[in-house]
Amino acid sequence: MVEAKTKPVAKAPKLANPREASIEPSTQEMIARAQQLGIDTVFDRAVTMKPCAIGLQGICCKNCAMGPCRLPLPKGGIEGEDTRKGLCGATANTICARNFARMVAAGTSAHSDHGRGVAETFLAVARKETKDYTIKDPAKLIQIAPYFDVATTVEVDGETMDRELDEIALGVAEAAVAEFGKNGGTLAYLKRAPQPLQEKWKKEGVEPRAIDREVVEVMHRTAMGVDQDYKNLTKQATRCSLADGWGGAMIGTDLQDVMFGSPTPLQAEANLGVMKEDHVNVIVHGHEPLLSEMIVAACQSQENLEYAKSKGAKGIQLSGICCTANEILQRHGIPPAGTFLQQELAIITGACDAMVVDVQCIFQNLANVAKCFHTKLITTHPIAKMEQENVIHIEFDEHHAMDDANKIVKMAIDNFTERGADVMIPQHKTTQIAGFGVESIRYHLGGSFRGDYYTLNDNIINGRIRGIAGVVGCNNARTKHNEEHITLIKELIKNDVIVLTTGCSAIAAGIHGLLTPGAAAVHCGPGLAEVCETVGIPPVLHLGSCVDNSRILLAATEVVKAGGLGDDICDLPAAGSAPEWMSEKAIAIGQYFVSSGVYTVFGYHMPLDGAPEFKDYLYTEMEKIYGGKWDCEPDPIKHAHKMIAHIDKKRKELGIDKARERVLMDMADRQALGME
Ligand code: SF4
Ligand code: MSK
Repeated sequence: MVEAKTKPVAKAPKLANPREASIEPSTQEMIARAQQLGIDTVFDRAVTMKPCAIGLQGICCKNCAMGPCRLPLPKGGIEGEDTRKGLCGATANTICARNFARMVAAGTSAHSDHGRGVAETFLAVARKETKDYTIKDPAKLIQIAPYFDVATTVEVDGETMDRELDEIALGVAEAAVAEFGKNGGTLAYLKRAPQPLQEKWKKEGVEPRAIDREVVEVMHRTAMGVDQDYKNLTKQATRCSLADGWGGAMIGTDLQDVMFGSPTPLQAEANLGVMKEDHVNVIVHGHEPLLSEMIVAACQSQENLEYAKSKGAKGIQLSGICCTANEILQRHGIPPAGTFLQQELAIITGACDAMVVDVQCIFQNLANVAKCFHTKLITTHPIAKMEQENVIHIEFDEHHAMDDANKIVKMAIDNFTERGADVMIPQHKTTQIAGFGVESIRYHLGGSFRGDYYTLNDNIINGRIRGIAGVVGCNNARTKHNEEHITLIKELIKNDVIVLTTGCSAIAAGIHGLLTPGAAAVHCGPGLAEVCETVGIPPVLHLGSCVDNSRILLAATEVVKAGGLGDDICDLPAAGSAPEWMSEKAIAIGQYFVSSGVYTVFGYHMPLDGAPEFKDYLYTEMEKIYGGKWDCEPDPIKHAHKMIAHIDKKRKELGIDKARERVLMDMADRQALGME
């Protein structure tokens, strides 16, 4: 054997092309910057690691040690009988439905554990075990109490009196915590849905009992050798998803509003350019606002500001990534520094003195990136730690929340003087109006005399607003960062569809300038532009974080209640979308949207192609049961037009399609007259 005389030359890893990876300039700049510094990011890793083709089809089963069993669809499809089966005989439909149901269960558990944490903190508030949290929105508490069968008034000597707020709080807190594990009955919030929808759920036997129970039952039924009927599995996936949207997520949203205040529209900036070179930069990332609410206060405290100045900083700049960002944006106007795919880039600026993470959507690679800079990466949640040695764990406890927050902020301030020379903050930021809730939409688009949401309904009926779209969800490194979100949203508003947005989609919309009233004149069709200009709102309304998708359910219910657009959510000219989804949470959200009557289109792909029969069940049969159905379309323009076609179908069914034609005719007439 001839010995090699030279060592093999290591091939340089393939890198992402920044312009192909994102449509957003600061992201492009920072990807290039990372490559210059030799630091890999998710964008590069997406180039070198391709997804598994069998997993993509949704038909890999590893639910027992006889597998993994993989049942790829043969090229050219199935001719004749589908004989594919795993070792136990599980069919492609069973495997695909089990995988789908487990995604729903994972997503539900994430939102619901978040909701549980909030409910337990609220219980501590009600029991006066913490002084750091209070009740900031008593009206919301009184509004939700009846759903938990908690009385808000008492009879004293034959007179009806208001009940003490503390008593109401304790009743609501105990009932909310019980929703996760109660024995008997169904979830309290189901009665908030339109009556016909409640009846459908009852008839189908999918009313969730207790939140944890539905997750456990999915895990049991999808285990080896249990439920082997994809329709029956889908039923449980539905029940579990409803325990998310009308359960855990809704409890999280409501009790956060009670403790931290319901959002009202406010102005803020967005994008990596919100970081300041001469300030201490603290970034919060994840989902739960319990600690970040305290960090907001700690960053604004005079003592910490003085301390920062003593270290040579001009102040403390707090910003956020992902849904923790949305939480503190909607209540305090704290700017988001970026979406999910920008998390590594925020550290690569070299100016992030501390990144504080809680739960969900946090890259483990943040620890490797932080190692290249002075950044303190701080985990705070007992269920979400990192193995790397440079990560600091400061466990957050609601009983001494403010102390924890001060400790973290002081650590960031001390770290300011440790910055290296490698600071590069991209100079891109935008202005946005964020923080619309069900109540503020009522204020802006409601009517004083003719009932809630009347103005919105009136404008849908007269055709100025063609319909409503909920555009939500993540970024996905398999698609071009923000392109699908922004192209889709622009196409919708161009066609007079008003957009309600949450999660990273909402942050993307803010970064790309769509969350301002001024965006109406630039991007909207004439009808929607006229409404936005008249009432002074953006055509894209920021409704908060991922758990706040429950706000979209309630806003849709308010539209039904206001009248004139049918009796149920499925009657509305409305559609849902997650164009760049990546998280299991998105599947849970999609399933509760569909099961609440919403036509829901996902971008990128759905892991269903390997089981065409099960896929068809989700894409067509579910509509016959709940009025909503799944769809998938990666092309954002076609995606928008599928939603618009559905909206138009609903307008026709409601008999309001002619009104829209008249509006368009009026516009054309005006243009012909040179008035536009
Ligand atoms: Fe294979 Fe059945 Fe085991 Fe799944 S449960 S890995 S299909 S034998
Ligand atoms: S943070 S779940 S990437 S929206 Fe809610 Fe963004 Fe999706 Fe995480």
